[in-house]
Amino acid sequence: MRKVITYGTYDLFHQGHYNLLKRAKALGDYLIVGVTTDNFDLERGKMSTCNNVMERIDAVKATGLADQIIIEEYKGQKIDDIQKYGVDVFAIGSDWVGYFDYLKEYCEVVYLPRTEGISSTMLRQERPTVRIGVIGTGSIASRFVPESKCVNSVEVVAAFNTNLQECKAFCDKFAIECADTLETLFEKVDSIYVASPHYTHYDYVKKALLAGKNVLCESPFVFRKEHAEELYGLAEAKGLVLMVALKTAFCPAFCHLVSLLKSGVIGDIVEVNASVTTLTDETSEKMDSKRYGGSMSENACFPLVPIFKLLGTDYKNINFYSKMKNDVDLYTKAVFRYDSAVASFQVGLGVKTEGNMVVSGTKGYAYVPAPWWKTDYFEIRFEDQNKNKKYFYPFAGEGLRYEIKDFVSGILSKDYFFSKVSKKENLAMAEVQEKYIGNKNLFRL
Ligand code: C2G
Repeated sequence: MRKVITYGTYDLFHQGHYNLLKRAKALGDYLIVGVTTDNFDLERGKMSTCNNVMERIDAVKATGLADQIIIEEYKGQKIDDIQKYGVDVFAIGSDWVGYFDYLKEYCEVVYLPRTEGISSTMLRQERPTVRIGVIGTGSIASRFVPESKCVNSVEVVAAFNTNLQECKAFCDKFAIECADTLETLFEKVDSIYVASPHYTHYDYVKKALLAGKNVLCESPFVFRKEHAEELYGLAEAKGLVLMVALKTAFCPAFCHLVSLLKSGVIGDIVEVNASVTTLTDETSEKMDSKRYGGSMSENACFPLVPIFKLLGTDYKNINFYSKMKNDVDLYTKAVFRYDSAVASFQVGLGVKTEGNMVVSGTKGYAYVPAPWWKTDYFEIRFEDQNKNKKYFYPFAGEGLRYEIKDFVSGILSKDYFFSKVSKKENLAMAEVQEKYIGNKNLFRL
């Protein structure tokens, strides 16, 4: 049996892809098709894919041409696959001519004619555009607008802020429309990015969902579990996308770290510890108790992501240890007890500590240096240091483009929508905030 292999992204599957697979199949008796993972495409600079890996695998499967479908997730994998599957022929489109000659050492290499006049890029331009309205014109919103320009099929068209002057200045800066009322904003868009102070999130998210808009809400999302449940219920009832913008959860390095650790690379996970401290002026709104200020409300959402993703949300109990001033926490250490693991985090606006993350396991541990919450690098370390491995990933710009890309994909490809921060995790985060605000198991230092 003569085995042929080929690889691709197969985004917005089209006739060119089909023709290539057909020509590749004709070269032998058995065709293996490697479909790139979302992360691998991000790593090789393909930021604009619209379909996620599941959609792209289904599109290849639907042709009936592939005898076997595998995923391609790292550079150099082609050599491993050719040897592992006993491949006779590597085939790829003529746009790659010469690029894969190094594979001639392992099998025949055939460059097949491309189909002219069609490409995923062309099809992307024909896709609908998600029109986003921004509520809140502060620092994160100022980073969001430029980041959105790096993502396909999305446009920030307008902004709203109760302070009209601030709103006009923001809109002039980014050449977008200034909405003088929420209703005006809703009329102009189909989706809303809530980047207002966190104690206003619940109200704005609810109004946007009631107005039939998809919502991407900055973290921390809301401070009560019942509010989170109500908002998700509203979104589900109206068939809208509701996502929480927690950039850490969408970044390539963090996503791969979680996959690696969940696959058992360091054995059973026994402890997760992470810190996020950002010294803040005492007069800042972030330190104002009347506005839900403090370290927990500002930073706890970051370490809660790896804790809940790696250990789940069914912790047995949680204790908080806080250094308070003017009724807000300058610093809080939280300790979670699980059945067979422990987790802790340190957050601080008035205390500085090392900002790394360490995940300890029965075979080794993961080390993510500061600032772990926006990392492009981590290490997996073992007793035998010769086995240590370092991993490097892209972290482009402000790192917001990854969450924007997921939000847009969720809206344009609803049937495949899954958010990298699940509803369950977001409910659990809101509950942690609620417990803290309710002084449950809170010990003042
Ligand atoms: N193709 C084609 N005609 C087109 C467009 C694409 O023949 N009009 C071919 C490409 O040459 C490639 C395959 O279809 O062989 C898949 O194309 P992409 O999805 O763009 O995948 P690509 O980025 O080329 O990745 O490891 C991945 C491989 O390097 C190919």
